[in-house]
Amino acid sequence: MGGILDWSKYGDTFLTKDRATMYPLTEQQIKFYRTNGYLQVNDILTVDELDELTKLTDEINTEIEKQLPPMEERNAYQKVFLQVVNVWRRDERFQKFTKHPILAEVAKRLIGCEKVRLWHDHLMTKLPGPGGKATDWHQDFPYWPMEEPGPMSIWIPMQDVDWENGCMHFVPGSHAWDIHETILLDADGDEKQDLFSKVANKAPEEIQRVYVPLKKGSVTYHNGLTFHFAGKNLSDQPRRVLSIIYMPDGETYNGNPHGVSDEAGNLKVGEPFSGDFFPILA
Ligand SMILES: O=C(O)CCC(=O)C(=O)O
Repeated sequence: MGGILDWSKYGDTFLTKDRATMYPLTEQQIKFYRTNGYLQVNDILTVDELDELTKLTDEINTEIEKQLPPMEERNAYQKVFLQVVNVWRRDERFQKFTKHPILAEVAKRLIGCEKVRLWHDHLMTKLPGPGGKATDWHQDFPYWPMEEPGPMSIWIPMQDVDWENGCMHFVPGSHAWDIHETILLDADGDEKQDLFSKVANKAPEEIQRVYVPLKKGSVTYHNGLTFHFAGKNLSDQPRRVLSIIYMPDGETYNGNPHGVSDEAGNLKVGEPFSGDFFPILA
């Protein structure tokens, strides 16, 4: 496992290495990302690719569901949110998505680094039904055991997304603000924390928030420091998403606990991430 995928194995019906440079990202898009901390990129994947990803996701979700306690014993979060971290390691059929060269190439150009590595992927399925839960406003970077800001995520919905089924919302420009403490994402009621109340010199109601509906095949990229939120799934269908997190090659491990780096082992505090667990993708 690990390393750059041998694309020839998938034949010319899927991706070839040549397609890696084909997404026509413009200078204007790069500037938008660097100014606002997020970017919508349209039609970067095909409907066929997403249909295949959906099928694989449903298979994994069926397995995950079997390992969870019965519905009445699940906590509020487990009832509405199925999450699989590092699905590319669990099932190699996901590798062509997680290591997709076009997606990684765009990430590399947006970050502006020479090479990007994978930090981890995760599947996030928000189930429909009562008790739905939003993913509260947060920054990603404070959860990661990393020293230098710059890492970022792609958010790939497998169906159209809009306000109703839980599309992403962002605060433009917030990646240039402070790095805040992590907030409890599965908190409810009195335990809920409000990221906006931590922002110095700005009243929460004055902070601009945008939401980004997407057609199937389109994605968003966001900087690890950008404030973001995803709504409840109020539709009657699951909202399936694959997210892939990229870091510039050279990113330093700071030793904070995290499931992915703890599992990887062999990382030294103050040294760059490396090895098969964190392959170079572009
Ligand atoms: O899809 C969601 O509900 C949350 C996504 C998110 O917070 C992320 O990808 O960083």
